[in-house]
Formats: sequence, structure tokens, C-alpha cells
Amino acid sequence: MMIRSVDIYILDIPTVRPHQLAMHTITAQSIVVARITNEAGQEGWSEVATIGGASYGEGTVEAIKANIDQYITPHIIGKELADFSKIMFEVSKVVRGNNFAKAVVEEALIDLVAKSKNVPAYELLGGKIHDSLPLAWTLASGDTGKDIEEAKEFLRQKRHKIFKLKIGKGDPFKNVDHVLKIIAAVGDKARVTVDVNQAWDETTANYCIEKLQAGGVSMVEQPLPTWNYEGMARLTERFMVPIMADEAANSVQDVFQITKHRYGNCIALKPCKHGGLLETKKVAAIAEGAGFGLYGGTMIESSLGTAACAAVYATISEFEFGTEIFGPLLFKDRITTDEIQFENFEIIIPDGPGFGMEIDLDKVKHYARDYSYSLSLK
Ligand code: MUC
Ligand code: MG
Repeated sequence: MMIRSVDIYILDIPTVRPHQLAMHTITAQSIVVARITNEAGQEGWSEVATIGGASYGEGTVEAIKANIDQYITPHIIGKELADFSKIMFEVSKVVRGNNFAKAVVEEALIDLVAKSKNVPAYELLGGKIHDSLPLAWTLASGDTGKDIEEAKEFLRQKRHKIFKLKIGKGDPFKNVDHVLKIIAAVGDKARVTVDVNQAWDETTANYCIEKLQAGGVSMVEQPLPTWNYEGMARLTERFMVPIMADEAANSVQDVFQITKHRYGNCIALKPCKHGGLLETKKVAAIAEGAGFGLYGGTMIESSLGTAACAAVYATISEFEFGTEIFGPLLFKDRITTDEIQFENFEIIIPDGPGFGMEIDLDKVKHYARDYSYSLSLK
């Protein structure tokens, strides 16, 4: 069955509360949604997200859309859909980088192939190992009291017992205090990790990680800027607490170098960073071979993108740090009629055909950024 069309939409969906990272506070999350249609009119849908325009990483929703429309779509129209792996291999020969763009296209192809075979997408990825996975939540309201209340409430609801704190913004020493207060409040019932999002220099990292380690933090994510690989190696050597590479761990080749030189000792997976679900499996295999722990990361995708992450994470053997694919719980609304289920501190892997999510076209139209694109939605 041939590929007939590729439509790319940019959507902005509000969040339930402001979500504060080092470089940006999210109040509405920007996502890119892809729809790929085959000759029979069947549709595959997928989503990737970015954070804070170009402030988190180089990829922006505008660039993702422009590069797909201009440089990727022409290579896939008319191709045999079942050959999704070959299609993406051919795309990689003519488009460098652009991993987010490649990911959203590849995932829509996989959703469509799986739907046309009436099987869950994870069956095209080797089959699932997990029916559900542990789910962390990010406490990022920007206020210690609110964060503690939020953590206690989610423990009570059995929603999360792993909490990640975003501590890249503001005074590092006050932030360490903030973490220690949260550990004092919920540390006997929950694991507490921190994400610095590249905000520290090495001296600050040495000082703060010493205090965090002594205080019982169970993992430190991307403390240094991505370029400071050697600094990451020194921190990994010095501290017992695991040092996770996130923004630095993108392509298969990046991850190989990180594992080889121990620029950290665990990896946050994110299909968008790696260029799709197939590449995510390769990255996971490299990490596994090197004895690195894995974390099922998120760029804060809504239900559709989260279901795509869940499909591939379900096929990966072990997540020492659990997952953080909590996006649907942070969004005020969703663009699918199906909802992701969360139960007993875990996310349930959707089991329907494709990613198990039916699109709500009215919602896509409602949140689509450019009305001319929404008019073209059928
Ligand atoms: C990141 O850097 O990990 C993931 C969870 C969250 O709160 O922010 C994202 C990005
Ligand atoms: Mg991170």
C-alpha cells in the first residue's frame, strides 16, 4: 500500500499548571502532529514535542514542520508503506540530523502500518515485555510548599512514587535546600531525583552534588552543559549518585561515545532525540551493553506522543530509573478520544491497534496554530 500524503500541524495546548525548567516555564506546550495517509485513506498519527522554542534544544516546532514539508515528505510520497524501516534509512541518506522531524514521520508510518495490520505498534518493534511501567512525576511548580503538597497528594492517589525536581533555575544553593526539604517531607516513601538541564558549571556541580548525594537524592540528570563531556566524566568518577546524560544523549553515535568514555553512567531515552522508535531501540541496546541504567524520558508529549513512547519502552528490557512519560497528566486537554491509563504508580501500555489512540479531529483543529492548516483538515 502506497503513501499518499503527509500533513504536519503545529499545536499549542495549555498545561494544568506552570511547569518551570531552567530555561523556560511551560504554560502551553507546543507539539508537532503528523498525519500520514495511505492510498486506501487509512491514517497514521504521531506527535513530538519541544520545550521553550529554541531555548531547550536546537529543534523548534516551526523548523520541524518546515524541514519535513520541504525535505522529508518528497522522499516518502508514493513509497511502499510496509517498508517503513527502508524509507527512514533512505531519508537518513538525504537529511542530516533533524531527529525530531524524522521521529514524528517514522512514528506516523509505524502507527499506520500497525493499524493496517490491526496490531499494536509494539508488535512491529519486537513485542512487549512490560504491560505497565513505573511513572515519575516532575515537581516543577517553582514553590517548595506546593511541590510538597503535590507530592503527598500523588503518593496518596498511588499515582507516583518517583519525583524529579527541576533545579536549574535560580540560586543553586537555595535549590539544594529546596530538594532537601522535599526529601525530608516525602523521602521515606518516594525516590527523589533532580534535573539541572545543563545549568551548572563544574565547580557548582561539585559543591551541590556533594550535598544532594549526602541528602539522599537518587539520580542527577544533565548537571553540566552538553559540551562538557569531560566534566560529566569527572562527576561520574567522583560521586556514587548516578549521573544521567539527557540533552547530550541524542544519536546512536553520541550515546556510543557517552558509554565508551563514561560521560555519565545512565541515559534518558527519548524517541524524538534519537530520531524515532527504531533508533531508540538501538540506543537502548548500546546502553545495555555498557551496563548503563535507562530512564524512559519525555519531552512532555500529550497522549498521542506518550503512547508512541510507551509502545517502544514496553519492548525494552529494563528501566532502572523507571519512566517519566507523564505528559498527558500535565496537559489540560487532549487530541485523542482515548485516554492513557495510570494505575498503582505505573503507566499502562495502550493495547489498541497502532499506538492505541484514536484522534479527535475537532481538537486537532481547535489547537492547530495556523488556521489555514486547520482548514485543510478533513
Ligand atoms: C527534561 O529535560 O527531561 C522531562 C520532564 C520534565 O519535567 O521536563 C522534561 C525535559
Ligand atoms: Mg532532562
